[in-house]
Amino acid sequence: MFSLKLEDVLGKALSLRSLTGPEIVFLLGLKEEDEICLLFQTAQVLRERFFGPKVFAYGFVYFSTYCRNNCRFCSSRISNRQKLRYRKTESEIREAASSLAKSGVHLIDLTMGEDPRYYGRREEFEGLAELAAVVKRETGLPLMISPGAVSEKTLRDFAEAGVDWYACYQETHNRRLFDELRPGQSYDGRMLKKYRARDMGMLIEEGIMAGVGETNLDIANSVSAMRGMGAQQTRVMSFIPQDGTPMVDRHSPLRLRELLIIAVLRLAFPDRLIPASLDIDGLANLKERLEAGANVVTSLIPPSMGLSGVSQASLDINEGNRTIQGIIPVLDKIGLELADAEDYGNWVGKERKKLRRQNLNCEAEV
Ligand code: MD0
Ligand code: SF4
Repeated sequence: MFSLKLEDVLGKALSLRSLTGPEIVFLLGLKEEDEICLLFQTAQVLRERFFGPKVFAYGFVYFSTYCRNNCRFCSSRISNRQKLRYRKTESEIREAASSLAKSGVHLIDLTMGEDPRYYGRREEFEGLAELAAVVKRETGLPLMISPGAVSEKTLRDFAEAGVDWYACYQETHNRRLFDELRPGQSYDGRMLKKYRARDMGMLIEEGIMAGVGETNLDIANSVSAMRGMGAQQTRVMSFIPQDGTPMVDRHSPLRLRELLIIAVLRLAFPDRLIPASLDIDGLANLKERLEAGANVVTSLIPPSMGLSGVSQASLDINEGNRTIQGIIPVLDKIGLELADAEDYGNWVGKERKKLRRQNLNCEAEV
C-alpha cells in the first residue's frame, strides 16, 4: 500500500487539481492536531482566493412543517405525533421574507416538508411558484426553494417564476444508507430532480449528513456525486437526534467530523458555496465552521414570528442570535466580513449565465 503525504495532497488542492477518492478518505482520517490545522488553513487560503474576506448570509423561511414522508432522522416525519406543526399563510411568508431582507441577508430560502396540502394539488404548487416570484420581487434578492422532490411540471413552474436555486439534499450517496434514512423514497428519483432543475437553469445545492452511519469512503463518493451534478453549493450538516423519531437515542457526531468534511468540500470545490449552518448549534461553532472553509452562513431566522429551524427548531431564534446582528461579531473576530447584496447577486448572476451557456452547448451536441 503506498502512503499519501499530507503536504502533497494539500499542494495538489492548492494548485486546483481534483482530489481522488483515496486522497479524500486520507484527509477525513487525519488525527494529529497540527495536521488538521494545516488542512483548515489550506481551506481558508482557497476560500480567500475565490471570495476574499466576504461571507454570504441566507435567510430561512421554513413555512410548512407538514410532511408526507417518514425520514428516520427528521422531526417533521409523518409518524411523529409529538410534533406541533404549522403552515404559514402567504402574507406571513412575505412578511418574514421582507423582514429578513431588511435585516441584510443575501438570499431567501423558502423551505417546506413534502406537505400533503401541496403534494395533493397542482394549484397549490402553482400558487407557490407565484408567491416565489412575488417574494423575489418584493425583497429584490435571489431566491432558493427547498420544497422536496416535486414533479417535473412544478420544477418548471419554479424555473419560470425566476427561482434561482433548487435545494434537495440526498443526505447520503450510499444507496443502502439512503433507503434506511429515507424509507419509501426513490434514490434515483431524488437525484434526477437535481439534474432536471439544473437543465432548467436553476442552480443546485446538494447536502449530506454527518453521523448517520456513513463511512469516509461514503463521503468521498458524495463528493464525486456532487461534482457529477455540478452543484454550485455543497453542504454537510451534523445529525441532531430529534424527539419523536426512531433515531432519538443516537448520538450527534463530534463536531470535528463535520469540520473535516467542510474543509474537504472546500478543497474539492474551492470556488463553490459551502454553508456553515446555524441550524445545528445556533451561534456556537459558527467560528469553527468558517475556519474550516465555509463561506455562507445559513438558517438566519427572524425572531418572534413563530418560525422554526429544521434540525434545531428553536435554538437561538427568539434570542435574536440567528440574525445578521448575531453573526457579525463572529465574522469580525476572525477577520471576515459580510458581503454586500450586490456581491452575492453578481455571483448568482454569473453562475446562472455559465449554466445557461453549458445547457445550450449540451442541447447543441444532441
Ligand atoms: C439550513 N435549516 O440552512 C436550513 C436548511 C434548507 N434549504 C436549509 C437545512 O441550515
Ligand atoms: Fe419530510 Fe424532508 Fe423531514 Fe424527510 S427530511 S421527513 S422529506 S421534511
